[in-house]
Amino acid sequence: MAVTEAERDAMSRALALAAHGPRGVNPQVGAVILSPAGEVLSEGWHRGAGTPHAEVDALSRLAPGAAAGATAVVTLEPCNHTGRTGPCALALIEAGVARVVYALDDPGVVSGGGAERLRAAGVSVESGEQADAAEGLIAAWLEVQRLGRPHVTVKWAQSLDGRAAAPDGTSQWITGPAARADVHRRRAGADAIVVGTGTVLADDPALTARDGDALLPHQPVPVVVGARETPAEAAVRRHPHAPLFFPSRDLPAVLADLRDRGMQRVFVEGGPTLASAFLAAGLVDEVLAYLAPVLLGGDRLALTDIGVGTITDARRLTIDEWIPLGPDLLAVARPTPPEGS
Ligand code: AOF
Ligand code: ZN
Repeated sequence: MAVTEAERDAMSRALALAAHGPRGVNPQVGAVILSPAGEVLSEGWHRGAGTPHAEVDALSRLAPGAAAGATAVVTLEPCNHTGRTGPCALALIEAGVARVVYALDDPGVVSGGGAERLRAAGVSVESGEQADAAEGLIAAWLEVQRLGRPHVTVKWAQSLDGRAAAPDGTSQWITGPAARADVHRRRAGADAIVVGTGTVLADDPALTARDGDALLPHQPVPVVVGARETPAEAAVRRHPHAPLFFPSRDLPAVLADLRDRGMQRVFVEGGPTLASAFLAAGLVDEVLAYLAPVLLGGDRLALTDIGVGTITDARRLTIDEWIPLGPDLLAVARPTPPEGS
């Protein structure tokens, strides 16, 4: 049966409700329950892992039996598994819901399959309604499900001859104010900002996202990777979020930990050793290379060993954008997938 106007309106409302929920381990999901005549009976949304799913939240606002014959309009396919909470498909069936309209399939291997279960119970099911908007809302969460880890951006600033610092280690500032402001804006779009202990000791970065001296509204959580101690007076310890410290060099384990904390986008800010380790491990989805028209010479390269021994092993990148920033140039790039993939 085609999607009705009332159902379409309810989906728009469900999308707005979903956005009230937090970004985190679970997706943002909204739900609206409609009477057989198309009137709104109740609304709900998911408030984060461990709390009721959107459908159950909406059903919980109804008197027993009130959802008999009703239509549930949901932004994600109702789940089919018992995770932190029970399966929504079953909750809808037990409440007597006759029809379900949802936007996006649940990509979870365990949680997916709710549509089939609903159909098997005789519920009429429609999918794909306003799927693009639903996808836009939880794009970062979907990306984490696809990658099996958070999305990783690696950023560095380099001289035109590929150096990240002068021979004595000084590096402030290689790029100009426009490039540095661009970095701050992009930092603010990340959930975590990762540096190695070498960078903490050498540069003492604050790792905040700023506009001039003002803190931007969203601050990524600072993450320090490496065995060396971060000094008590380090600027990162004064960040609005308490830093996370990982003495391990096991980057997949670090990313798994960040994912478990609900982090979806990770910004790696150096230095060269850590950036190279992420690249060598094949854990980079986006490269931001800020090129400054300056020459430094010496051996403080922007990258060290990334596992390339010979030219046929070179890591090819595909450029998404070249962005001029004052006298500097930003390359926004991503690893070119191997041929045939
Ligand atoms: C729904 N409705 O509102 C949400 C769903 O471990 P749990 O119980 O928290 O389940 C988490 C999974 O359930 C999550 O990874 C995603 O596949 C789905 N999220 N499903 O039916 C909701 N938030
Ligand atoms: Zn569910």
